[in-house]
Amino acid sequence: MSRVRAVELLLVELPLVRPFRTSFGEVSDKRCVLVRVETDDAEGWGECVADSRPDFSGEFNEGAWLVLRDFLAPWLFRAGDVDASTAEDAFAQVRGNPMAKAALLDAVVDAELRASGMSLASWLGAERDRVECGVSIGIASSTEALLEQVTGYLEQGYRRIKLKIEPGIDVDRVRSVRDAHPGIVLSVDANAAYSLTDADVFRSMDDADLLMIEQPLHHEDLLQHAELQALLRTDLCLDESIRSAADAAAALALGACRIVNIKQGRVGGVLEAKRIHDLCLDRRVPVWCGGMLETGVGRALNLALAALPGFTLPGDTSASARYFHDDLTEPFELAPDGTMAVPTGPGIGVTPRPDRLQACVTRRELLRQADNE
Ligand code: NPG
Repeated sequence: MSRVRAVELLLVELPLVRPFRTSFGEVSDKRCVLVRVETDDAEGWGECVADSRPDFSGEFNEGAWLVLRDFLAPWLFRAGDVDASTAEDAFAQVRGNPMAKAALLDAVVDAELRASGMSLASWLGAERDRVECGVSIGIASSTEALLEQVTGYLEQGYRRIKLKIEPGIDVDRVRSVRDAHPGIVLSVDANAAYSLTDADVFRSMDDADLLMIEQPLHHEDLLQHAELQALLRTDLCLDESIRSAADAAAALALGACRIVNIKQGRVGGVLEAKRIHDLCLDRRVPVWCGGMLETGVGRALNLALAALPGFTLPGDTSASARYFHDDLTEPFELAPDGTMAVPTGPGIGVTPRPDRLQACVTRRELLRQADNE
């Protein structure tokens, strides 16, 4: 337990190595809020996985900034001595906003662990020192361009290829990739772009031997996902629909999916992510670690989580070079066997490099406990 003396919010901007297109739009730059906390004993870092627009979820950078500045940080200052669990309790007074909460809560956890010298992976109960990595490929301009990217990533060692799809750019693309690479582990992600009337699209993917179809339908519609799952051989996986362990329990009870994508940044931080993991492990439901194009800060958190025993499928935990020419932290690298090392240092095990912060921070605001007394 220690007091949080200061919270610093930093808006960072880094160009992506290639634009990333999903069914809801295209991004060329990574823009996100980083959180740095100072406690009596240590410093800690967290990353908010929201982006500039409320498209993936209702959260976005400017909104997250205000929630952090005007509600979450002041509550933390008022809470006095905190640890991960009391900080999470303090945040329960704010409804929703799991991405903003995750950033600050993870920073508190990081500071606590740095002070005690323990790694996040050990603290969470990780059982592996390396994790299997996949890669998520945005909607490409043509099938040829897609096949070229797939080949390139397979050559680097990635163990699972995920294709973004949208209505009209789906079945044919999947078939082309499957024909070119009959043996690979392949999945698709629709980011909620379809409705139940499109069931035939997914039925016609049933013979493509996909590992899963991720978030085909509206993010609030578990019942329709259950109806679709009943029509398919292929397993459905939910991402946007799962904002908490309660959502995961409901989705599984309804038969809305058979696999769960866990993004700690989407569900309010590592504690809730661990609860979803435990629930799924208990029900023998496979989980895997999703990604939100994180910088090295969020990537370190994801890798620690992905090392837990229930994470049995390769994650969207790709190497820094898949996203950025120059990450904020020392780069995360993929081994030729398609695995990545889990950080072992205290806390998340990495810290943003001062020169990279200098280059990438476009706005910062330091909030002090004294200003809130
Ligand atoms: O490798 O981090 C990554 C990207 C994985 O596809 C990925 N993320 O819907 O899961 C998603 C998607 C995403 C990324 C969504 C950024 C929104 C923003």
